[in-house]
Parts: sequence; structure tokens; C-alpha cells
Amino acid sequence: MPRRRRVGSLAASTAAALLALVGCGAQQAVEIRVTTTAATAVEESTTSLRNPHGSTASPTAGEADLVTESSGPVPLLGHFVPVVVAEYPHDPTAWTQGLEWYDGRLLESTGLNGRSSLRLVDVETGRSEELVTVPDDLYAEGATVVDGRAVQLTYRDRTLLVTELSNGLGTEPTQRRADAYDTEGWGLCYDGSRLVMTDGSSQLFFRDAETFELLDTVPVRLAERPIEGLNELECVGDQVLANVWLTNDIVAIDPATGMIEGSIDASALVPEGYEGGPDGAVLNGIAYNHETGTFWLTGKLWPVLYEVSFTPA
Ligand SMILES: [Ca+2]
Repeated sequence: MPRRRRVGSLAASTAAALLALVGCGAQQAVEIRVTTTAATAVEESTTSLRNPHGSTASPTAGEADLVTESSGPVPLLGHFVPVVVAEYPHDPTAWTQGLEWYDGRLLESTGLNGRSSLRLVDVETGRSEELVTVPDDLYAEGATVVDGRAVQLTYRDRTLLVTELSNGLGTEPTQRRADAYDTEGWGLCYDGSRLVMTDGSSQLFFRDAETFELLDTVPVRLAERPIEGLNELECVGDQVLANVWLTNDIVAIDPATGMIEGSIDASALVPEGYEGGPDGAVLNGIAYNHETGTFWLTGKLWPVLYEVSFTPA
């Protein structure tokens, strides 16, 4: 059984990138304070960003509650922290690169050469009920589901893997498409019409869901500042949520403009001993459960998978 607990007091910001969105001016401008990492020389800037949705920057508790209702997700506008609904075991050898809720199980893509896989995981046990072994020459990255097929990126191999899900995973990818893209592959999600991809930069790439043809790119910015290291993605409602590599932050992006509209500080979820992301074991992996309105969060090599909702910080 999962251990259930709630996060009582939430940790302050990490040494990693922190977004703190506070206040709302007369023109619904959102004050945004940015603190960069210790590793990149601390820099603080304050700027303002118009809220494109025309609502307040920090949702009320009532609005936040809507995030967990089945009426569909509301945009994450402002600064949030996770509230833990439950904890489940997670394979501590899984180098999590992609996470998505599919038919009552978690579809998880794991990376590293020789250890890459695509799995369907029972969250109660953390066990992979089905597992595709990715060929040893490939390093798997983000993955998502399009019409009953898992689409899986590779890191520097420019190879797209497609795996049919309808009749079980089988033991190897159904298709291997070489030279499918000309960047690195990091995160991937499907918004119902287009695939959204990251390559570790500050860009979102929009691709045709069938051909993987590049349709558009959008730079992601917090006010005027590019946010680099966009990693694992989740398409939720009208937003794209992105893990920011080497941080405990998840940003909520308006994919039409690239504007960061909200942020989630998940510092309080970092397991003991995993502070600072030892050996690359950082927060990475976000999946939305449209049936419950909750989210699944984990990290590379983390022993725990969290079921969470988000509440204003
Ligand atoms: Ca995801």
C-alpha cells in the first residue's frame, strides 16, 4: 500500500532556478522574481508579465481546487507547490526520461545506453508489467502516446521509436525511424493535434503527429529571459508543463506565445539523499491523470513516485 502523507511546510527555493510569482498590478501584471543557480552566478531580476488569460496571477484556493476536478485542468497561473496525495514505489534504476498516464498505468521511458526502455508500470507496486528493450546503441528520451502508439525520442541518435500499444508492448520497438529530426531529443508530449518536443534548449518544437515533420518553433521566455534546459513535458489543457533540467522547478508554458505563465517548486519532493541531484538523479517526469486531475511526479533514479495536486505557494 502507498504511504500517504501531506506536505506540511514546504521548503524554500532551491539552489536551482527559482520562480516566485507574486502580486498582481492594476493591469494584471505579474511580478516575477528570478533567481538563477549558484552554479551560474546568482542573478536576480524583477520584471512584469501581462497575464494573457486575464485572470489573477495567484489563483484562489477555490480555483486551485479546480485543478483536481474532472471538469478539466485550469491553467496554472502563478506560483505553485505540490501537495502529496500518495507515494508509490519507483524503480530506483530507472533513468526516467518520459512519463505519461496511459490506460490505468504509467508509460515510462528510461534512458542511458544499454539501459533504455519503454515500460508500462503498475503504480501500486512500481513494477514494469510490460517492457520494451531499446536497442543498446540508442539512448531513449521523452515519450508520449498518439492514437495507441508510443512515440519515443532518442538523445543524440536522431532516431524516433514507435511502439504499438494496442496488443501489448512486445519486446522491441515496432518502428525505428532514422534521421527523424536534426536536434537532440529530450521531452515529448501530444496536445491532441501536434507533438511538442524539447531539445534541452529554450525552444519548443511542434511536429506533425504522423510524419514528425517540423511545423513550428516557439522560444520559451520568462518575461524577456530565455529559460534553457526544457526537459520532460506534459501537455495539459492549453498549457505545456516542462521540467527544467537540473532544477526542482516545473514551468507552465503558453505554447502559443512561449510565455511562462506559472511555475511549480517541487523542492519538497526531493528524496533524502537526492538533494542536488547526485549523479544526475534530478526531478524529471510529469504525467497528468485526466481521470483524477492529479499529477504523477518522480525523478531519475528516484525510489519514489508521487501523486500530487498543485496549490498556490
Ligand atoms: Ca510527460
